Amino acid sequence: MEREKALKLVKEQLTEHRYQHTLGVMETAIDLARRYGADEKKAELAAIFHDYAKFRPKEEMKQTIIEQGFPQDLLEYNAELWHAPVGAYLTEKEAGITDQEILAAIRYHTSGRPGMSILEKVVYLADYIEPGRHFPGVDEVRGLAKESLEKALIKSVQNTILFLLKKNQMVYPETFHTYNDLIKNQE
Ligand code: DGI
Ligand code: FE
Ligand code: FE
Ligand code: FE
Repeated sequence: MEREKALKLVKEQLTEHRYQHTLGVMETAIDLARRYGADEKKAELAAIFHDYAKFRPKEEMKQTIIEQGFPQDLLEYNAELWHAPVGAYLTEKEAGITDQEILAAIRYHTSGRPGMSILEKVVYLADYIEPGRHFPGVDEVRGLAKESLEKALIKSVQNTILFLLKKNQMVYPETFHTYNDLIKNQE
């Protein structure tokens, strides 16, 4: 699918603010894909659709998770996690994108997973460091992203976990599994 068509489909689903975030993730993901050897076109499309389901009603996302047999434990954790797997599902169903690498990058962009592909890592990281993001520690991760995909990813997962702990929020186990896997495999 061409960029313009994909952006048009996504724009209808998002607020202007979230659309601008999506454009930032797209540019950043293409940069990271070029730097770290992921498919640039797949990175572009995964980034464009990564938050496609962000504003679907919670009840609809919950039904999709139940009906499609997605991990049911998602329902016991923050609803913020739901738009990632539901977004992958709707990107296939409504936008007709069937590439499994693209869909996986969308599905795992919030929690990550053990054994992430380079494309999945690129989209996760681009979501974290796109130019519109302004939170403590983001500049450090931007710096790391210039030298090491792994190091930048570890720092962004660590920051996300710490952020949730400080807010007294539950952490989805898959987020911990992602962290452990990255630490285990670091050089
Ligand atoms: O959709 P975005 O805001 O661009 O970013 P995202 O999809 O990476 O994360 C969405 C939200 O989910 C963000 O506020 C952090 C939160 N989140 C990420 N991992 C976990 C989590 N929330 C919980 N409860 N547990 C997690 O493991
Ligand atoms: Fe998201
Ligand atoms: Fe993220
Ligand atoms: Fe996002």
